[in-house]
Amino acid sequence: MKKLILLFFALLVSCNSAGKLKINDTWFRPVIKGMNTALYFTIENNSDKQDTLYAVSSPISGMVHIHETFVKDDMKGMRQVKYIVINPRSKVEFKPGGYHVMVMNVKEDFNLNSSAEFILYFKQTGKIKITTTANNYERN
Ligand SMILES: [Cu+2]
Repeated sequence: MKKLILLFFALLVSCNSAGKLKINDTWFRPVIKGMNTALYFTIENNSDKQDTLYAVSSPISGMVHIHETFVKDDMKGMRQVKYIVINPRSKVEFKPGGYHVMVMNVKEDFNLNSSAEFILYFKQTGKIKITTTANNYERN
């Protein structure tokens, strides 16, 4: 009987997490007050429904945009995108040279390992709050 109950709870837990989005590998670049930084992460959609990231906000900045990097005539540039669709059972990576969240005119200095809070807004899932730390990973 005890085993059955445990199994029941294990199933409940797995059902619960199956419908959620996971935000992994979060980091942003160290930055000094008044400058811009970029936030990176991976969105994992383990559900059967697509979801859409349409905004990001943060107490450290009044202007936060979703950006993509593009190449035109051998020149690299970036531009704002209005939303990003995360298909069922798929992953979208935000990384240097690709999608990133542009965090402009930050309100204070963020040295290596200092942390900041960001809120991701999804059409289906709603708000997901993350706290992450400043890091220097791949330089592009
Ligand atoms: Cu950008």
